[in-house]
Amino acid sequence: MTRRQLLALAGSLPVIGRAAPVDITLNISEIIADIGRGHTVKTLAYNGQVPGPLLRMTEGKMTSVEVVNDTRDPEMVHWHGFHTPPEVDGAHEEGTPMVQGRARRTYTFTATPAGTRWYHTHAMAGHNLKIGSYSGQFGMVIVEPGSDPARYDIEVPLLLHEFDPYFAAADDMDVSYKLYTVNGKMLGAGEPIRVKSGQRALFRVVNASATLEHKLALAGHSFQVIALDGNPVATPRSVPVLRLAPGERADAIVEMTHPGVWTFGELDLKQRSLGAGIVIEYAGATGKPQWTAPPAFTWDYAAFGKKEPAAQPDHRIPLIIEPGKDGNLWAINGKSYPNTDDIMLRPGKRNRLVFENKAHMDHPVHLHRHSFELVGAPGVFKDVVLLPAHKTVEVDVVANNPGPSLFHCHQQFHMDFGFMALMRYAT
Ligand SMILES: [Cu+2]
Repeated sequence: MTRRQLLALAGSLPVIGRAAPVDITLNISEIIADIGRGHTVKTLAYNGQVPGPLLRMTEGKMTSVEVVNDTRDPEMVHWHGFHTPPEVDGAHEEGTPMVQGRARRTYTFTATPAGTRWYHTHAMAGHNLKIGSYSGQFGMVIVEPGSDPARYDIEVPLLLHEFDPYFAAADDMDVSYKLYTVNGKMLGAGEPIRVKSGQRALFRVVNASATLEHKLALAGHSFQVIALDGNPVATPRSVPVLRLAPGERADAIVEMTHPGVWTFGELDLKQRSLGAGIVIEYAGATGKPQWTAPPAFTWDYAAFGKKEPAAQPDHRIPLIIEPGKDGNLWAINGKSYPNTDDIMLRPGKRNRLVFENKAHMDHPVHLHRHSFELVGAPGVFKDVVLLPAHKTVEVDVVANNPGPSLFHCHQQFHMDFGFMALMRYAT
């Protein structure tokens, strides 16, 4: 029997009274990562590398991941974009047990849905910029569909992350970064992405930033966006720029029809000069990587939706986002976590969350264990959506995965200071 057959068999059997065989081991430890250009960073990481290993799972298959915590502090690995039970989702607030310091714990779950997912620590950081999503604890998971009609020649996983965070203002609220990376290296360091003329490349891009939104372009090329947050979009569309808030993903086909050496990177020159990019090199091409600014472009989720309006909801839940009181930065319906009211969903129904962002800044909000449909972009299913400042955004959640689910801003500093609530199913 091959390992694959063995895994398939294991996936079909209930696991009773003993641990499932481990498919993947993630080891959390502090490392010194060489991010290039003479810079090293001391950070927490998975398996001694940043990003953590690229994991591949098969849709519908039971998968066991053993997390070995070699640090002194409790940790938590969140399976972002998966529809898991709360006990293994990787959020302490939902009831997932922490992986205690110098201890290990196995997460066993059915890998679903297919698409570009990711995993990252769900530890709170507060004012400690060495832990939580400021650290190097992040990686991509590709959940392969049962049948994969691969309409691309190569796959290009790209994960954005910053290092050396610091408080830019005296009020200890505005986090900035000294070093920017793609796939753990500053622009120009590390190996380029090597492509051949005529290839169709599938770019899988994850914004693994703790706090920053990114706008990205590849000089001389455009992105045919086929999925957002790993879920196929109703209307694939070609765009010159990808905009990704923290936690968001985009899958885009890039036709490699413009030979040369190019920079894929942040539109912002300062961030690019601090490392926010990676070189794309065609076979046979030489010279310095070229950057040209893309045409002016406004990202709009609606471009990827269908024309028909979203279905009518069964139930509406208003959620007002505004600054908090008494030392809390943020509040949901007037209360800050842990005092926020539970968001009560009607089971089996289409629940419309109506976010009214009364704040002067954007918030990328994330819902665990569920995907939601954007009412303003029907046919676009996501798990993170950017709420623009002073705007109202509506999303529909079909309540089909019972148990507590965490809802929070994916901006680490906002999550840590009040912007979090539990969603539950009404009985
Ligand atoms: Cu926020």
